[in-house]
Amino acid sequence: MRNPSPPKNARLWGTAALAALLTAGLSGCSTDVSTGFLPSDAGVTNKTGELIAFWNGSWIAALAVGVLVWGLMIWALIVYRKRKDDNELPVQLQYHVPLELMYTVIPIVMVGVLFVFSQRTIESVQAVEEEPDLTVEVYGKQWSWDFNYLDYDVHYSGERVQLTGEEGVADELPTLYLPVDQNVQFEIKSRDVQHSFWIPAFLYKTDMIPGRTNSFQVVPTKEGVYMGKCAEMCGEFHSEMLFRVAVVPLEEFEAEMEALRQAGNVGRLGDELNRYDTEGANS
Ligand SMILES: [Cu+2]
Repeated sequence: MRNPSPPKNARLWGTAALAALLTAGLSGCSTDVSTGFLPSDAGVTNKTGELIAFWNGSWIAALAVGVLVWGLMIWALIVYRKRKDDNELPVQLQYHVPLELMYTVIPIVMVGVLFVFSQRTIESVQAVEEEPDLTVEVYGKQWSWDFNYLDYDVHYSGERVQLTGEEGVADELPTLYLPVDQNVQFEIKSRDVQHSFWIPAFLYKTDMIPGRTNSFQVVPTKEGVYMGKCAEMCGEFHSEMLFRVAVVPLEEFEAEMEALRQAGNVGRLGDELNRYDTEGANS
């Protein structure tokens, strides 16, 4: 007995549903295609452009390889499928050296290409060779942040904000002020356990490790308020270890520094506030 083929209507509905889904998906995100759906655009910092280019290049290359492999698989499935009255095994290939060499060499070349581009981007993004315009020291602590604006000899000590869902609570989050178009050097540290300093819009995060200082430089090039968060599970209130980043004109930045001074936040909150003695572990 023959299996009945699916009714034509069902197939039509399936195609229509798929088309609708694709249209909805693509139209919803169409503005983000150029950034590979990353939460940023090329103008946010001096480094987001090359990070987006690297990301887009990587997934386009991966997709090209994927399409080639899927295409070959589907082609083999269809062309070499078992047909009626065909009971003979196809030719069996074993120990075919050229073929096995190809299987080995092509993936090595692909990994090599990815490695070279990754290495170049990492080196460029993590370079700290230029003279910074200002240096900000950031301490992660359970479950907030301390910012030391070293050039201005002022600090801000953050406190955890409980996100109750009420309006306005987010405005109380600690705010890291940065002047636009200035080269900022970050010195990233921890007072207790491992945290991770992450500003998604900057497309960069760095681990905060007790006893260690991680440095990086960035020039924020677009004014605005961005979200920052801890990206390393660090205990009970990890999810509320949040901050905001306000990229403002230099005059406004200096006014904020003056406000901190007026509020008595003078000096640097250094290692003496660490929960553990991490002295000498690393400079
Ligand atoms: Cu944390």
